[in-house]
Amino acid sequence: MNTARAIAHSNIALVKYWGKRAAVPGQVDDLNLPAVGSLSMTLADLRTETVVGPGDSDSFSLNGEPIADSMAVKVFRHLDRIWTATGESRERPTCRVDSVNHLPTAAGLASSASGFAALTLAGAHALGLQADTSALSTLARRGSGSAARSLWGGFVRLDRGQLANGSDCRARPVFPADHWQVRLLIVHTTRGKKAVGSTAGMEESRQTSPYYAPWVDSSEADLGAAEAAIANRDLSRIGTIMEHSMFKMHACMLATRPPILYWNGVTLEVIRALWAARQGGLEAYATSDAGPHVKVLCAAESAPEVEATLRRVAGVIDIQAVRPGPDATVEILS
Ligand code: 2P0
Repeated sequence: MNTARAIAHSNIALVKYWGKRAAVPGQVDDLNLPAVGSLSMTLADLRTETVVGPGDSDSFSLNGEPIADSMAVKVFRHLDRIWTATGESRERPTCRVDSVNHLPTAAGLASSASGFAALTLAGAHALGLQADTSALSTLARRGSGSAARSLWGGFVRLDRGQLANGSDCRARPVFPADHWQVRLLIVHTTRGKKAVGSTAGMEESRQTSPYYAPWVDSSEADLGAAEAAIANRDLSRIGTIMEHSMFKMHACMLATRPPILYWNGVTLEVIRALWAARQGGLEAYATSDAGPHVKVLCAAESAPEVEATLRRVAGVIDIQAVRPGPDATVEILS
């Protein structure tokens, strides 16, 4: 087996993914098929770097710390999927996996997206899986839905597909990183980890939220409209669609029993400040994920003014202005 190092960048969905569809209704399975399609922007700077190579036993470290909890179990299960895809009948060789997150882990900043994309790419090259990027993206999705989008830079669409076996659920790049000079401002409103993991939260929403079906039914139209808006570099159009997608997703979460509330007070103050600035002519639009941070899309030239405006909101801890990021990359080290 080889030692391979991959770098994958995180992504933020402009049209959101929340919910899974099952091959057998009611049963969440290993295919991890999304109930809705999604469309994301890959982020420069925020990335995971993962090295996979031979080890005396399976081991996983994150940011230099040995990890032996459920996260490690997910990592090794994912290596098993990659190994199965090679068609080898032998047992998978034991692996050493070392990951470094250049972003906060599990705080609604899509660490599982860059993490599983990097693991898939490094693992495939280490274990000798011959597969194109589309097939690797499909494998990455089985580790984490949002990871399917992190194989490519720029703007990426993941279609839900219709087939029970999931073969038509595929991600593809729709526009490259240099298509549009936009920035996503990541407005940090807290430190620390989120309370409810996305996987569990989605399943609770599917089972109990009366808004789940309308959320699923209405999201396909947002996807096509969002792709057209990005094609035309139409900020007010994509902004309107992304805020609508985000609020529908959070409405579905809030109507879950018990409610799933990822926001804090500062989240709302940031959104209100953004809307007030917009009324004053500063064009910028909000989204937020399974965490309390706000991500704000604006033109590159307005980013300094938007950032200065939002830094004045009490409770904002930090703001990072991020460009559209590159494709994931991999190299064989030995
Ligand atoms: C997204 N999120 O589209 C949405 C918006 C969170 C809110 O993708 O269960 O970690 O591993 O497939 O990919 C987070 O969900 O979930 C996510 P799993 P994942 O970015």
